[in-house]
This record gives sequence, C-alpha cells and structure tokens, in this order.
Amino acid sequence: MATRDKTAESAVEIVKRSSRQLRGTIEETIGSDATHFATGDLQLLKFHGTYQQDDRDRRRGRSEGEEKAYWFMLRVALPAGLATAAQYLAFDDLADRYANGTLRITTRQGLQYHGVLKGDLKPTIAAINHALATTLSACGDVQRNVMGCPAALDDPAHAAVRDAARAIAEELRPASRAYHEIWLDGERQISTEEEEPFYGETYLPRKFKTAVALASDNCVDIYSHDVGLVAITDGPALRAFNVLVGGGLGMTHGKGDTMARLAEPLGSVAPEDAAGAVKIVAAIFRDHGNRADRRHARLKYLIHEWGIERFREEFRARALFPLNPSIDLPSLPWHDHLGLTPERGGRWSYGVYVPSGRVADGEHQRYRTALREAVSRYNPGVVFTAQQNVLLTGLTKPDAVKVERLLAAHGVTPPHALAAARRFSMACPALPTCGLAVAESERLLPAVVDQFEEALTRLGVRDVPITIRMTGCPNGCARPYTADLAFVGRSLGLYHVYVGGGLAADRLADLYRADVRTDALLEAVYPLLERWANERTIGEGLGDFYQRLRGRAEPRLTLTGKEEPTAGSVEKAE
Ligand code: SRM
Ligand code: SF4
Repeated sequence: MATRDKTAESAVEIVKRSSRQLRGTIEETIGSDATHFATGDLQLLKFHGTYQQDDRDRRRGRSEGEEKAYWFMLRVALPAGLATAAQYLAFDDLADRYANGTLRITTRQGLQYHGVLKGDLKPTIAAINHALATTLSACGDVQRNVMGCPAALDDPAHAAVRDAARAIAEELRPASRAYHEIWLDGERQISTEEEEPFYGETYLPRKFKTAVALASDNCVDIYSHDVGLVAITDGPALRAFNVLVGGGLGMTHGKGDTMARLAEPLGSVAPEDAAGAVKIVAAIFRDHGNRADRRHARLKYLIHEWGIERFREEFRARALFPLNPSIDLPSLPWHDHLGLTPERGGRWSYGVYVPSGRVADGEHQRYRTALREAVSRYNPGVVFTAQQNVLLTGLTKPDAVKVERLLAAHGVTPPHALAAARRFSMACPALPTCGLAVAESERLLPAVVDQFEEALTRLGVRDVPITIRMTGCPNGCARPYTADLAFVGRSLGLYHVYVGGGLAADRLADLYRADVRTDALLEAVYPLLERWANERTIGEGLGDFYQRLRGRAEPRLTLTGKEEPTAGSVEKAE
C-alpha cells in the first residue's frame, strides 16, 4: 500500500483507524439501555449493514429535552439480487417481527428493513445470517452489494454474470471477525493485527460499487458504477469482460466541485480475470483515493484528476494478467425482465413490478401477501432487480400463469397493463427514514406519476417507454441523472428537474428547470412532452428527443469510448 499523509485524514478515517477493525464500542452499546449509538460508532455500524435513523415525521412536536424517535435501517447484500424461496420467506417474516411491516427492494438489488429498534438489531441480523444471507458490507467504505443482470438464463454470458458477481463479493468481503463477534456471538479474536489483509485498518476511502452487465442488456445501469464489467460472448462461448471505471452519481447542491460522472472504458480482460480486475481497481482506490475530504473520496474524482491513461498505467503495473483493448460494441440494449419470460430448460420467470421497491400491503394492492403466497406456493427462485422489482424464476408455465392470477387477486397490476410512466419509475426512500432527505420522494412519486400518466395518455404516448425518477436529495440513490426525466429534491416541496438521459442509461441528463414546486412539475415539462409526442421519430425516447433538439443526438457513448458522450457531466448544473 502507498504511504499516506495521516495528518490530512478526515474524522471518519480516524474513527476507522481506531476501531479495532470495526469493533468500536458497538457491543457495549448493544448491551446497554441506550436507545441509540454514540457518534463514532455510527460510521462503523454502516460496515455491519445498518444506519441509525430517526422517525423524521416525529421530529417536530417533540417536547423540550425529549429525545428523537431512534430506529434503524438494516440492509441485506445479495450479489446479483439472488435469493431462494426459503430465504425470501425468512426475510418476509422478519418484516413483521422486527421492522415496520415492509420489505424494501433497493436500486442495487439488495433488501432493506426500516424501523428496527436498537434492541432488535441483534436478533434481526442473526436471523438474516441464519437464512444464509448477510448484512456485512452492505454499507460502509468497502465493496458494496455487487450487481448483476437478474435474468435467470443459463447461457454462458448470464451464468458468467452471476458467477462474477458472487466471486467479486466473496473476494472483497471484509475479513474482520468483528461482525461475527458482535452479532453472531462468534469467538473473540485474540489479535486483530493481521485481520484485514486487503483493506487494512482504514478500509477504502469511501463506498465502492461494482456491477456486471451483458453486451445484450444494461439493466444494471453499468455506467453509474465505480467499476462496471460487461460480459461479451463469441457465439456460445464467453469471450471477455470489458471493464469500465469511474462512474458515480452523488452530488451536493451548491457545491460545483461535486459531480455525477459516467464510467469510462479501461480495457478488456479474460473471463477468469474479472474478479482480479475489480480487486486491482479497488486497490488503486484504496491507496490513492482522497482520504481528507469525503465529498471527493469516490473513485470518479481520482480518475477525473489523473485521467484514464494514468489510471490504466497504474492498473497494468499491478496486474499479473493482460489488460487488452476494449471490445467495441454498439449501444447497450435494456430490459426490465417483467412479466412472463421464457428462461432455461423450458422454465419461465414472472417479473413483478413493485412501486419504488416497497413490498407492503396497502388498502387495494397487497404486494407483501401476494408475494409471500406466490413464493410459498410455487417455490420459485427470487431475484431482485436494479429497478426495485422482483422476478420469480424457475417456474413451469402453468405455475407462472397461476402466479399472475394470484397477484391479480391481491390487486397487483400485471406489468403489461401498466403505463410506461409507472412501469419504469423509481424513487428513493427519502422521508421519513433517510437522514439526508431534504424533500419527499417515495411517498410523493405515486401522485406525480398519476399526473404524468394522465398527461402522456392524453398525448397518445401512454405506452412509450420513459424513465421517471425522483430523489429526496442530490445524492442520486434512484439514479436520477441517467433517466429521461428526473426530479431531485432541493427542499421541502421544491425540485430540480433533469431531462435527457434514457433507458440505456449511457448518457447524463441536463438540469432543465431549477427549483420547481411540487404542484408545477408537470407544467414545467409539459411543452417538451407535447413536442415529443408530436415530433418524435420511431423509437425515440424523451431523453433522445431532448438531445436531438439540443443538437446532441449523435454520437452516443460506446463501450470503447471511441465516440464522445453526448451530454458530458452535470457538474455545472448548479
Ligand atoms: Fe444511496 C446515502 C438509500 C443506492 C448514492 N443512500 C444513502 C442513505 C444510506 C442515507 C444516509 O447516508 O444516511 C440512504 C438510506 C435511506 C433509507 O432510509 O433507506 C440511501 N441508496 C439508498 C437506496 C436504498 C435507494 C433505493 O431507493 O433503493 C439504495 C441502496 C442500494 C443498496 O442496496 O446498496 C441506494 N445510493 C444508491 C445509488 C444507486 C446505485 O448505487 O446504483 C447511488 C448513486 C450512485 C453512487 O454511489 O454514486 C447512491 N447514497 C448515495 C450517496 C452519494 C454518494 C456520493 O458519492 O456522493 C449517499 C450519501 C453518502 O454516501 O454520503 C447515499
Ligand atoms: Fe436519502 Fe438522498 Fe438517497 Fe434519497 S437520494 S435515499 S434522500 S440520500
């Protein structure tokens, strides 16, 4: 590892360094009557998969001196979103026992619980582990949940995606025994000196995200990640992985030096070197990433500063395998895998649209009951998608049809009957759980989509694919900056409107209108929607149309970067 100037370390670096590999005083606080943890441990808890939050709806109206209504978010990491029926049922059971009665499918194919009380953290984590899953490294300055195309096909590329996602997750999982000691009553480690051979005592400078896609499907939004792998086949054989680096979407309002950025091509590697390549990128980040300013501590800033050539040289200097030129590919297609889809060996999958990933029972639509019944009755594989949806896989065709009927009986609309504005929409959780939210998102999106659905139907484009995404702050958790249309929270009731991404997610959107009130969101883009409906060419999405109007329709970003990205970055949006 490169030597670092420890005097310039941020406070979080100091917490990590003195934590005895993620132990801190977590165990003591669990054993105490306190309702919440002290500041230092909050950073460490993230590595264990949990965030301390409080009910933000209850912040106002507290009497003087009354403490916040503390609760916890708990995140399960599931590489490529894969779970078994038994795991799903175990996860579902915990939602009532320890959380707020809901499961939340995340934009990175993981699962979240909200509203877990401090005293219930340990039994919940133990139960998740008992179901052979983990919350370890679902958050924190480490490799996060590794994403992969969820389609349950066994052709070489799909199989390679699943294998690569699992191998990367395995390779970069923290080695510290702290998790087992604290949550699973594992044996105490006598010495902690050599506990983290890869991460060392301060782990990575910041979160690190990897996704694996296919040349035939970019459903994981490959360009938004620190590292993206794209599986490329040659006939029936897997030929190589293209490696892209330096993507990331988080920005801060009013800080022009923060930016959303798309990943760019590094080169290609042989299939057996995929996990090794990701590990080298993570090691360069570990050794050279910014540890003084967390706002600039993502890989994208290092690559922005160095340039891709210097990064490539550093990669080659560390790799014991060849980094070949990127393999040129056309723009990546995109699928959401919803509805009835043929898969391997005569089996079928049924993809269920879940609004903002929230598996809950509402008055009219009982997603949780419907999914629990479908999973317990037909024993499918369960795969979470990057669009916050769920696929039930490995079904016989008659069972897949019965699943659709069962869902309908609980009020769940089949995907083919959904308007495009709804089917492709996403929102982050925001209020009342997220501590960083400055505006509503998940709770507001349904009403906004209702308005857009009605307008787009009137304009005759109800079923034309369009991605509408909303977030409660500029951090980008629902990947707003690659959508056709996005609403990014500025403050309560106020949003920035972005336009110009698209389904393929290979282009960044532009700031289109600033500071628009909730009740004026449709009005702000209606003239553009009208023109799109009347003037679009066949297959032209809203983002494509907007880019054409702006004179930037071509060329689009390709996987070798031979052409320039159309919209650049949105760093100057403020
Ligand atoms: Fe995120 C922080 C939720 C995907 C960028 N994100 C948070 C926290 C933990 C808030 C906090 O730090 O206190 C949110 C918890 C809210 C809650 O109440 O549950 C949160 N992020 C989510 C999820 C649940 C959104 C969702 O609708 O599913 C996603 C969990 C994924 C998972 O399973 O691991 C989620 N977050 C993303 C993505 C999208 C992606 O990774 O594909 C991004 C943009 C990509 C990127 O990382 O650049 C994203 N989240 C952030 C950031 C900005 C990071 C940055 O570099 O600036 C933060 C803030 C931070 O880290 O300081 C953040
Ligand atoms: Fe919270 Fe902002 Fe992420 Fe939404 S985008 S979950 S408000 S951090």
